[in-house]
Amino acid sequence: ARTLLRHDEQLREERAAWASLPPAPQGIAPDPDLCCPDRRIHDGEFRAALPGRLVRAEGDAPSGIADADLAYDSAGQVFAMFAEEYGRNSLDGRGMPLVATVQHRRNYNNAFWDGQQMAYGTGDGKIFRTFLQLSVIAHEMTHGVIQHSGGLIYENQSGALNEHVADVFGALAEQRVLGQTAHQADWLIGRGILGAGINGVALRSMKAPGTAYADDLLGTDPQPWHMDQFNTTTDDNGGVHINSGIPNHAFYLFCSYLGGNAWELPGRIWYRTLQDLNNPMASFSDFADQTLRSAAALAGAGSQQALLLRRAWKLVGIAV
Ligand code: ASN
Ligand code: ZN
Repeated sequence: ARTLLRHDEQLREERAAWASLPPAPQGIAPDPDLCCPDRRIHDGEFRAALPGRLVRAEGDAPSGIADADLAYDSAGQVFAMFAEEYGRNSLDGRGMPLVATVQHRRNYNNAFWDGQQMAYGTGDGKIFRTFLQLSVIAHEMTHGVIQHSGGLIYENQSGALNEHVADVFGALAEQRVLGQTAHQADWLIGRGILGAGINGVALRSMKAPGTAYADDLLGTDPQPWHMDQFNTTTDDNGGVHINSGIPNHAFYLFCSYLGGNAWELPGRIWYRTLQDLNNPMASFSDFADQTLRSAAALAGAGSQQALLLRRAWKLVGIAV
């Protein structure tokens, strides 16, 4: 708890600097034109230029490029989750095209959202074997949703929340396609994308942060699951991919307490929280408080669900 307080003081100063920002868009109204995705998948041809060569546009037959066809199918599944579960029309809520590039650069060990599109490396074949995996694809696309929902500044606690929300909808998109309840799901992000020689199962684990891999080449999964292990590094934009383990585990706990399909009530609570937060510098406790407001609105103020949500945040050391 001491770590949290110290960090909140630091954040208060940073937040003052952002106080002059224009208000973030919130509570996007349902789009009457909500219908279908507009996918545009490009082949990067192992070069750095984006977006590369268009190989499959919406409605086109399969390209024959395995990564491009995986990106196309998965983008459709992620679009469908946001549309059918949360009433959102694409990443911006207004039907923007889903632009992606596969085979980005050579031996590139990452995937990303660049503010306008997704890009996926092939991996170098040693550390990573692919990035075309549904939870990873949904993670990158969710960065676009976050950007168009008022945003979460990509450093320190707000940055870890940005990573957390991307992991939440990354996991939910996969669970929804596989038809898995919270208790059936593995809660891994990037299952099977590590190279064959790497000792690990995935990039991250929401169920057991810190246990996804332990390898001489890749190192050990650095994620904590409790505020006592909050990492104050300046690397990784202030540990955005590290400290996200803490809210990730709270989400996992909440979904496990409830049982059932996590993309239903838990997903709706997190989606509404992202829409209503209106604070790109939010701390973990700001975000947790907002999830409780969302839970009160969606399940009732004194509901068992709201009580279990409070319990989940407390268990990872976040005061609510
Ligand atoms: N794959 C990473 C992510 O989406 C890329 C990055 O560090 N921004 O978080
Ligand atoms: Zn990310």
